Amino acid sequence: MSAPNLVVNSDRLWASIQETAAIGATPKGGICRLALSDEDRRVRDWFAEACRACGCSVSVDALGNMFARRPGRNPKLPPIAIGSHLDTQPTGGKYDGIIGVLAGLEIMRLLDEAGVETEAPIELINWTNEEGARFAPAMLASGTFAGVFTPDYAYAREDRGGVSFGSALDAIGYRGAEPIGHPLSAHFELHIEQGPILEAEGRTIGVVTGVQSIRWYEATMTGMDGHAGATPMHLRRDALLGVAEIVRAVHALAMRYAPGAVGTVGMIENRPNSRNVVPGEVFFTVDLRHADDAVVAEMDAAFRAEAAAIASRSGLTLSLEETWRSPAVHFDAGCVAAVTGAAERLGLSHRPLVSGAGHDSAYIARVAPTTMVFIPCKDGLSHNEAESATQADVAAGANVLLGAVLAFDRGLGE
Ligand code: HGY
Ligand code: MN
Ligand code: MN
Repeated sequence: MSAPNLVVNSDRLWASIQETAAIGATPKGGICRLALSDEDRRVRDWFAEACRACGCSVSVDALGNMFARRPGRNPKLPPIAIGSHLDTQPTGGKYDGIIGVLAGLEIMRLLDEAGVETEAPIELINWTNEEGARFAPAMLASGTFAGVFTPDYAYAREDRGGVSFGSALDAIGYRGAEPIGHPLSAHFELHIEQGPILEAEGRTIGVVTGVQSIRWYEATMTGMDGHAGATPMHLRRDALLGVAEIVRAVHALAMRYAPGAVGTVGMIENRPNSRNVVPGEVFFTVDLRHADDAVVAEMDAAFRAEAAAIASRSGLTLSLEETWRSPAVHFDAGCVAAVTGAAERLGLSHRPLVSGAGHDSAYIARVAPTTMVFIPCKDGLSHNEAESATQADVAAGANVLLGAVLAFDRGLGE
C-alpha cells in the first residue's frame, strides 16, 4: 500500500521523548547518558524492544551501532536510513540526538500501523558515541562505519579514567555480531539546531546543507608545583596561569575570525588541584570550528604560534596534539531537495543552514547521500540541561523527515 497523507502521532512521539528522558535524568531536568554507560545500556534496551514491537528486526554491529530495519518491496535496494544518537553530554538535554532516533521510531510505528510498503527497506540507526564526551573523538562509531577510523582505533579510545571503548562496549553487552559498514541508499537525520538562527527568524525547519569544519586538540602545560605561601611570585612556574592566558588567546582568535568562527577550551584538569599548591601541570582541550577548512587551517597556525609563545615567555613546557579533524561537509543535493520539498508541502517556514555542531550525518555523507532536518531549540541552547524544544516543532520536524524519506523512496521506485 502506498503512503497516504501520513502524519506522525505527536503525543506518542512526545511521550517517548519524556519516557526515555528518565533514563539518566539529572536533578536539573537534563540527561547524563554517557556513551557505553549503564544508562546508555538501559536506553538501548528500551530502544531495541520498542523497535521490535513495531515490526522491525534489530541488529547490532561490532561497535554497538544499532540498526532497526523494516523490509521494503525491493530487498535488493540498500535501506534508506534514519539515524542519530541516544548518548548525551554529562549535562545534556532531552532533545540533542534523541529526537532524531525517536522521530525515526515514530515513523516506524506509523508505517507499521498504516501497513505502508516502501520500495526500499527503512533502517533506523542509533549511532554509538556521537558526543565524544566520554570517548574522543565525536562521531567515532559513524566515522568507523564510514571508513574514517579503524575498528582498532575506536576500541582503543580511552575515557579520562583509562577505560577503553572496547571494554566499556563489552561491559554493557553491546559488541554486536554484525560487521561494521553496509550500503545505505540515503541517510536522513532530524536534530535540534543547537543555535539561535531558526528561533530568531521565526522559522520551523532548517534544511541543512552541510556541517562546519572542526579540529580538536589535547594539551598539557607543565610548570612546577610549589608552596602557595612560601614561593615568591617571581620564582613561580604556574601552569594554570599559562593555560588561563591560552584560554583568553583562543577566545581572541575566534573573535578575530567571527562571526563564522568559534573556539572553546572545554576541559581543564588542574594538578595537583590543591588549594595551597601552585599548579605544576594542567591538561586541557581546545575545539576550533569554522565553515571553511582554509580558515580553520589559519586558526590552527595562529593558535599553535600563540600557545607556544605563551609557554615560552612563562617558563612553561607545552605539549600539544591535534586529536581530531573533521573537514567541512556538503550534503547531497537530492536529499536536500527532498527535505525542502517536504517542508513546502507541509507549508512550514524553512531556510537552508550549515550546522555549527558535528553530527553522525557528517561522516555518513561520505558513504551515502545524506542530509539533515533542523528544528529550533529555545534560546538556541544545547549541551545544557535546560535545552528545550516544543512538541509542535518536534512533530513538524518528524513530519518533514517522514515526507523526505518517502519522497526519496518513491524516487528509488521510479
Ligand atoms: O561536538 C559536536 O558538535 C557534537 O555535539 N558531537
Ligand atoms: Mn547531537
Ligand atoms: Mn551534542
